[in-house]
Amino acid sequence: MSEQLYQAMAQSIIDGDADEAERLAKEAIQAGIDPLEAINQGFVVGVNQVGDAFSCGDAFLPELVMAGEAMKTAVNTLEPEMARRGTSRQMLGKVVLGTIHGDIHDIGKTLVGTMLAASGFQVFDLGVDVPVTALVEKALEVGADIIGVSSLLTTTMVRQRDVVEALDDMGLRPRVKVMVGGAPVTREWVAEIGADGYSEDAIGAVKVARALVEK
Ligand code: B1M
Repeated sequence: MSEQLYQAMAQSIIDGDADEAERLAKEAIQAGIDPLEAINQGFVVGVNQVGDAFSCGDAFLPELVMAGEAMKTAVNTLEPEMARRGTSRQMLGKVVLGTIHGDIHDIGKTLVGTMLAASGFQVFDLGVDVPVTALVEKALEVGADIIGVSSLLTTTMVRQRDVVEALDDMGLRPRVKVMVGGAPVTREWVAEIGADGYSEDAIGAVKVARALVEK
């Protein structure tokens, strides 16, 4: 039953059909399916397929845009349920989060923010295309424990290093930690720029953030 639903979810993203994606997301909630599982086993499968087709020239920008919109609709529909399922009542720490300057991909970043908030972190999500200075200033203003930087493009990923360097220059590390993420980010890259942590997905991001505030 859920296998069929997951396939239909992937297909709704491939078709760029936001209404269908929303309908299927609601169906999953009613069926009591874990929203994160619906995202990872259903919708993400579709968006990855469109991304792959785009990179080898079998799909074009309009398809990428429509897939992105449908994906966003699905995640937005599932978000309240994710937050509702969050169990933590204690405040674990403060995270300033954003997609770095030059990059407007926000679906994964928003998912990470939702999971962090549902797990007990206070999240200050600055959105997309966020300059390094804005992340650092917000962290200072709110007394953040972690700055979370998302990048989906290899061209913008390099700015994650700028965040680490800005904090080092201001003598703010290790008090403020830097967690990075996004599809092109690798363990090697994290070691190269000296960031404090990274994760490949939203669940992992919560584990990493917990470990960082306990340090
Ligand atoms: Co774009 N795009 N895109 N795109 N897009 C990619 C990233 C790409 C890999 C597609 C491809 O060619 N295969 C490619 C990048 C190539 C590269 O740099 N090597 C690409 C490109 C080229 C572009 C444009 C340049 C296209 C153009 O205009 N010619 C352009 C750039 C615009 C810009 O940012 N300046 C562009 C635009 C777009 C849309 C606007 C159309 C749309 C985004 C809509 C939106 O976000 N509102 C879009 C989409 C949808 C994608 C793909 C298909 C899907 C991204 C996504 O939402 N994934 C993507 C291909 C792909 O990744 N398969 C692609 C689902 C999401 C749940 O996963 O974002 O990876 P993800 O997040 C995960 C993890 O990465 C991790 O946890 C999340 C949850 O599991 N994570 C973190 C993310 N952030 C984290 C932070 C953390 C920790 C973990 O700590 C802080």
